[in-house]
Amino acid sequence: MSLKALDYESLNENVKNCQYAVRGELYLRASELQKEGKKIIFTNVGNPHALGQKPLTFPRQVVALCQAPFLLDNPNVGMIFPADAIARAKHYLSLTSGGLGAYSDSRGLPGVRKEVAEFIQRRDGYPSDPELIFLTDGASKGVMQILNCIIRNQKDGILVPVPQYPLYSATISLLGGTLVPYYLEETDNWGLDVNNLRQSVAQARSQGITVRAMVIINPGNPTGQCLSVANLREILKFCCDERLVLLGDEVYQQNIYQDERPFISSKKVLMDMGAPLSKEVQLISFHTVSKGYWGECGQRGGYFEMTNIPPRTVEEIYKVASIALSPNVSAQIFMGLMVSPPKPGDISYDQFVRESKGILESLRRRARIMTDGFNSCKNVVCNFTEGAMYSFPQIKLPPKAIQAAKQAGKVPDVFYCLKLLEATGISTVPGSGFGQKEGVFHLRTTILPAEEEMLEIMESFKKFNDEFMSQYGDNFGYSRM
Ligand code: DCS
Repeated sequence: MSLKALDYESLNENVKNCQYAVRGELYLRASELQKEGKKIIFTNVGNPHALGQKPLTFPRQVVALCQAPFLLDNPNVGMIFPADAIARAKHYLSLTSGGLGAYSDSRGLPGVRKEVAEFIQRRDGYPSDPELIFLTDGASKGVMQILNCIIRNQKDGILVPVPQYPLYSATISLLGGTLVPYYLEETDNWGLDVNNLRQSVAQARSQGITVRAMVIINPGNPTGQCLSVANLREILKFCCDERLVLLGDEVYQQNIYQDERPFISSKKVLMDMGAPLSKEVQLISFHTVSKGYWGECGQRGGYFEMTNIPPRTVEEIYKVASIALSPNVSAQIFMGLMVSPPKPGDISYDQFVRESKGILESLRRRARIMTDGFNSCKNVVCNFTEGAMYSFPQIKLPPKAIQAAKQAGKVPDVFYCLKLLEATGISTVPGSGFGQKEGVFHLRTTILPAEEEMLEIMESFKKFNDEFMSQYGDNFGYSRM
């Protein structure tokens, strides 16, 4: 009997080959344990509200009024909502054609795209054109749309950092393209060496791959590094020389925990470099409401901005976006609010600043507690989380542990993370889910658990790790770079 299209054996092989570790084996086991009643600390996903972060008040007030516009007609509305939230809700409703229940243009509401362009212009000091900004359901959808336009067949290669966030590896496999890895240097704070890029491209070309685009994640996930201006200039020059589209994933641009390297956008660096580069390098930059101090992951709001993309291509991308009709309209309003928050003098300004500063300062302290905690553990080394939301310690596994993992049919870091989960309830993602050098092992955890629980979590990690290392340890041949 012939197979039906959705029988497992006959599924699209690209779907079967695609891996997404952030919700992989560890997550599934953690969910099972939770069902059995065990307390699980879900540090596998950068999902701040799931770990107790409270939403910022002002944006929720505005969106609540947009969702329930009849409240605006209630004579008591001013007793519950501040005047600036009411004014903003009216403003956003006036930008829609039929409120939040109506589809918008497939690129997003023109009025919100204009607010995004104004934000980019204020941030970078260069003009930004709303016609070249598309609003999306989270940054993920934008990344998928753009990769879909770039990848034609399996000979098309995309340069992706390793370690990387598996949205990239998964989407490239789904679309049947080829991931061309370039390795970040752990001993150099996860820095990016352009010589590694050149080698990766040369090697891919020798295998008949046409390298078409390069992804950077800045600040990095899972690695947490912030790229310097000098590094960004080298990358842009490289993309220009090699005629690569640069995909700048900048979703963590508000999440910076050191002062030496503030966030600087790829667009600004490109424009600062002047012609001919500023007119030649094709750049797509991505942003989201899921990260920053907003952490509104469930709202699914994002945008991408296109630089030096020919008008006929923009039309094609518009056509592709049109197939899904419209991005979420409430999410577009979150995006509008993120790029134009309350200003000094507005009624809600002080509260907004207090809430957002409170979250960011606490994240900065948590980044430090985690790095210090990991570095105080036996056979664990960890770079400081300069930005983003993750800690990515290297675990130097003893040969006996690697042997035991083999016997259990597990990759060594999966073995370690499963034991950690069973012993402590801490749910992490093994480094192998992000890619890492051969024979080197990591785990990724978010820095998002509540600050008051952080010390306890790190103590419980340390106790587990001590026991693990004494169970499997000897003094010879630990895994290491
Ligand atoms: N880009 C990077 C680098 C990310 O880390 C994420 C989400 C996204 C894009 C997509 O975000 P949205 O689609 O929500 O806008 N990070 C995932 C992670 O590693 N943990 O949580 C989600």
